[in-house]
Amino acid sequence: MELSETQLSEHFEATIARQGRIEPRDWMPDGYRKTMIRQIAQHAHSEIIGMQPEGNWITRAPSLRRKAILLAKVQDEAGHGMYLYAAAETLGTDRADLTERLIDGRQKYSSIFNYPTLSYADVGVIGWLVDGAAICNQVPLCRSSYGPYARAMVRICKEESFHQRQGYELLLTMMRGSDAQKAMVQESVNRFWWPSLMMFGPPDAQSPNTERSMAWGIKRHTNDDLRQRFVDMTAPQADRLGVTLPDDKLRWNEARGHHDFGEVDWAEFKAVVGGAGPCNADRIARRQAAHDAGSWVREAAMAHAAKH
Ligand code: BYC
Repeated sequence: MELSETQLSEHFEATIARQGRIEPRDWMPDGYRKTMIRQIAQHAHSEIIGMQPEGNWITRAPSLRRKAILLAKVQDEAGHGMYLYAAAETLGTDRADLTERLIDGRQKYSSIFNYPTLSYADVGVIGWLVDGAAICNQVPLCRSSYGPYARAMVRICKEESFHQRQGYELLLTMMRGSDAQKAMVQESVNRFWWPSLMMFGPPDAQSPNTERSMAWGIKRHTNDDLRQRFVDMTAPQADRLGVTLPDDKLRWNEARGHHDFGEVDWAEFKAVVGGAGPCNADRIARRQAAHDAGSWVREAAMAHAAKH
């Protein structure tokens, strides 16, 4: 028996209400499909572009051990991008089309990767703060309503936890080192702290998608809630590490049971998301060049597939 659009919609809403999973074969509203494609594609692009800032240091790692760890981490990020593009394809998109949208600027990627990596301490700070923020944001996405995305996120979060620990361990080692190494860590933290807070997206009052995405069970928490969670988790880690987070308003608020912290520079966030960050043009040019250089691989794979 054919179900009417109303019945399909009721079934979808009931699945969301009982915290069930929406699967690729299921009916879903157009808006839900579009939102999922937008978020998963943006996440996939972030993983792929995110390989660049750290990849910059692979050839200059200070030891074989550090090089092996960094190589593994950057390769994991490529893997995350692949699972996520595959998850987006279950919604009827095509990876080649998504890549084109990234390169021509129609789809975004995380603002954080538009900042340069200027010292080896940045590798540790990205692991600690950037992967730390990613975990905060992504652990709840393991319960996201779209099945393929939620399942991809389980594996990604396990790997991100390893990334976060390797970053923190690198920084602990540097903080036991010379004064110059300690200063390098502090300088890096000063540059990455505020951009890490921007990863959670605009304040709730200026977030056009949060309410709808929460009603659909795509997002489980608001941007500001996750940002607060991240600050609460990170401030004691900074103390243990012996670095200062560059915010003179940061302090524990006993009454709230949370840390208070200063205002993010939202004008900077808007500029970076809009394409005017320090590395936006570089990142896209590099992605374009890698895509062009890989065309022979795609052609060979397609020719092979056509033969079999
Ligand atoms: N950067 O209504 P809102 C990682 C956009 S990397 C750029 O709050 P939403 C890793 C937003 O897309 C982390 N754009 O949106 C990899 C929206 O754009 P539209 C990647 C941003 O979607 C390698 C507009 O601003 N993680 O894991 O409800 C090494 C309004 O925002 C950003 C993910 O992508 C930003 N920071 O919430 C290490 C996680 N923030 O509508 C680590 C999955 C917002 O104009 N994504 N925008 O297209 C999410 O959880 C959500 O999409 C966001 C934004 C929290 C990011």
